[in-house]
Amino acid sequence: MKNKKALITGISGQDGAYLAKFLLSKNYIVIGGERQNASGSTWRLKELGIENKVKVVPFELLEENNIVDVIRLGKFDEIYNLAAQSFVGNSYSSPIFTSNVNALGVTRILEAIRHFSKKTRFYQASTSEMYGNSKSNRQNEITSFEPVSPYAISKLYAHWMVNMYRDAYNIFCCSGILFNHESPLRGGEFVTKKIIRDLARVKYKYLSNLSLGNIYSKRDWGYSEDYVEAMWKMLQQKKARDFVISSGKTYTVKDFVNKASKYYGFDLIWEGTGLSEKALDKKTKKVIVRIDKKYFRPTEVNYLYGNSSKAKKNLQWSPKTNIDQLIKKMCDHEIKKYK
Ligand code: NAP
Ligand code: G4F
Repeated sequence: MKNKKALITGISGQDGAYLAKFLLSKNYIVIGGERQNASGSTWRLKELGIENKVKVVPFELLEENNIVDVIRLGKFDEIYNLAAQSFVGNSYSSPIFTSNVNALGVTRILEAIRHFSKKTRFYQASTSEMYGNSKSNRQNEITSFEPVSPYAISKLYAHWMVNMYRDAYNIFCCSGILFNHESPLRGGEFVTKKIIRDLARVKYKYLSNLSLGNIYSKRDWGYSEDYVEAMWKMLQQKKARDFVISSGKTYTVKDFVNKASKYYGFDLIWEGTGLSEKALDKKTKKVIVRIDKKYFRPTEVNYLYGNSSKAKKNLQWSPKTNIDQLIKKMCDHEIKKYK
């Protein structure tokens, strides 16, 4: 049988690297789209030992002609659009850029598929951030969206566009509504990686303490390598449908700090409230964690807690890695840098 050919946009990102590894294990020909001013290049592919197995092509979500050329000439069986301005925090200072990349960028891809590659199956990286401050106790595919950040609003635009192209043009396109997922390859701007990286710096005396913003928001954190398999499963179905992918557990940022601190050997005692709250190590009395108002957002998603029953039933997908195993993977990876 002929090998399938897939394009992964955002190949230099966390999920791009793990998805490439997964598709290669299924004998796909993997083409990675990378924007030309890419900062991170392909270090994640190198970490996974697959940099020579993926052909990287220029791919810029802002550039319509570039997208059309790649899709028209590529004749891909599947396209996974993982490229995005993905940091919620930055979307407040760059709302126009974020919308252009995350919202219009997806329309550019959908138009290229519609005109030049109608048989290509398309996966869009939607997000639990779209639920915003929905009142639901656990969010699933029928929970209403109440986005509160420019990032979430841009992603919701793309989400509805994918639905529209599916209905109007009979294109196989769907979205995975993925809850937060992390890994040793997570970008340092996201809170889990920041916590794991900075606590290691404190442990090895390169930093005096870790500074955070809102430690009371709750997130449903899973492991990226588990989640990319669900993306692939969505494109193997008979019918294109959207799925929620989550760990089914929710923890505060503070819980995550406590768990990671314990793994590194700190025994934290918390004291104070609001901006004066801090955590000290019981043995040394040294301040390990501080609160800094510069890390608070103008609006916040307070609570995310997903329900992936539909994925379990229809995709036979369940998460394999719990939060403690995830933290262990991330901390061990960080500690290696100091040994
Ligand atoms: P990530 O590590 O931030 O990767 C994003 C990728 O998009 C990077 O390769 C980045 O390139 C690329 N990119 C940014 N702007 C671009 C542009 N204008 N044109 C082309 N490429 C561009 O994100 P991730 O964690 O792997 O997430 C993958 C996708 O899933 C994103 O769409 C994200 O919004 C979504 N998502 C993530 C999560 C999560 O918890 N990780 C949850 C739900 C949804 P550079 O390396 O040059 O910056
Ligand atoms: O790690 P975060 O920046 O992730 P956030 O905002 O939940 O977004 C991530 O998950 C989404 C899925 O729900 C993705 F769509 C998105 O692309 C991204 O991958 O922040 C998590 C929480 C927030 O409540 C934030 O306010 O941590 C809080 N936080 C507290 N202190 C902090 C910090 N976040 C960051 N990044 N840095 C801090 O110092």
